[in-house]
Amino acid sequence: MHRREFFASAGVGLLSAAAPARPNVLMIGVDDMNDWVGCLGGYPGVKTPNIDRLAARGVLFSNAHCAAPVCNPSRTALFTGKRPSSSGIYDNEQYWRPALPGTLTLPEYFRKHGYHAAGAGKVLHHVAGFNPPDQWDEFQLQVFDDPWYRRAAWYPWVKREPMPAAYPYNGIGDFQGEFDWGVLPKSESEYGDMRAVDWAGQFLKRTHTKPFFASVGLWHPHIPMFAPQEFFDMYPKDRINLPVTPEDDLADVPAQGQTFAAARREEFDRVVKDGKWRDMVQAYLACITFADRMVGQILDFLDASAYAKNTIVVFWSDNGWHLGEKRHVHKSTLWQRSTHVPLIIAGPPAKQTGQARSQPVSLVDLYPTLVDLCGLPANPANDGLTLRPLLENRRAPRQPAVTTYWPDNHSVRDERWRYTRYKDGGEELFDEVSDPHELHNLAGDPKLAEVKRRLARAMPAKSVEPALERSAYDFDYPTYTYRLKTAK
Ligand SMILES: [Ca+2]
Repeated sequence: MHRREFFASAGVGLLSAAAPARPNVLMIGVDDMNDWVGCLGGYPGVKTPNIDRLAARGVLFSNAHCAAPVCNPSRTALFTGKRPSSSGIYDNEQYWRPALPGTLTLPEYFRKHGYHAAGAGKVLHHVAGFNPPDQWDEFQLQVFDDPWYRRAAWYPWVKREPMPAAYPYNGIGDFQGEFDWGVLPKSESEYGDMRAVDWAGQFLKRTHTKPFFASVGLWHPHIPMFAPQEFFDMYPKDRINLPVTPEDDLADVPAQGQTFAAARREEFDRVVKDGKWRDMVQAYLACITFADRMVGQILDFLDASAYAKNTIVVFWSDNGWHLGEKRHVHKSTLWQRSTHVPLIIAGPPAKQTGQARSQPVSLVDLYPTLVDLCGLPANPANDGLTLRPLLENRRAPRQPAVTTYWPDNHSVRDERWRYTRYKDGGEELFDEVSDPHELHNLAGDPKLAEVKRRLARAMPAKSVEPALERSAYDFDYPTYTYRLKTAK
């Protein structure tokens, strides 16, 4: 009867009585937001009132992990329903479209089944070649806050602007590119992500004759961490808590883990040397709260719309972010800081709302979940499992969640443990209950061999070869076609 109410209140209206309206989907994605979110408790004092109110009216998955700990493979897994180990999309340099012919992404699958698919901002990876327009009925591309950095080959839709005299805003002079933070000389409404928020407002005001699958992607809190002054003022520097980073933090990490942690180490070392660590943490917090405000504006648009009662809302981040843990800034590691992400589902199917689920889940589960919740036929190509049992019953059992970074490096989470095995055989085992900062690698403890064996069973048996990198192709943006360079 819950269901009947839900269909009766559907906002799409005027459809024949014989064909009940399917629910709409509104996905709100953020970029590089780790668990420093109020309802996840990762940073006491962080201000995320809007994400928290969504968690209160929906289901928070408090033990959710990305399929891969960096933008393109994480988003590709979410939108294709395929893990990196079966798609071959392991990192940011691999175009998914030519590697996965015939694969239907979420918007394509929903369109095939009668939905209107629409989106704005950073949804799939943001570089040209990663977000084919033929997936969508309509799409508004990302608007960047640093157009001076967005070179034409990667961002052909961006109008170039000269480098501002104040660049870099963080005062670290010799790093060029995205690794920057600060307050831009413009108002809140002029920030690039606000164009995606505006888009959501306009979209939700329209009368839709079909159910919709809409995906809004916010860039924040991804670098460059730019936000209005108001958000920096919320986190006075003298009250910033730096992450837990013992001197010997990397001593018990196997070689491959050390290699992952060493990527872009020079940026962390420079931040520390220049006395900017607190500034960087402040900027990240400011950008989280700015993102939260934009999430709140989108939720307000939904609540004021005809679709308020018949729309499934999904809030997710594609991966986490280190702020010095394991002497690393960025992501691309297999620790909690990179893999643990916010995930909330709210709307008609959620029961026992306001109660978090602590079972491990993966972003690769979203595709089969949304297909299930909207009553579409299951897509047999999906690797993940629907979250419906957990949405309906907070005690439903669940398999461990796996995060993969490059072939044969897998990290498995259950409710207590993280077990990682790298391709060179190096292992880590952390007790997340007694050691939430993952400081004590217990993999060598013979008493825990059975824990490792059990979690290893969740690892993919095989990792397919990595797909070709984009340097292998000539990509033509106007026709959105890829030609292998070997064709010469
Ligand atoms: Ca990301």
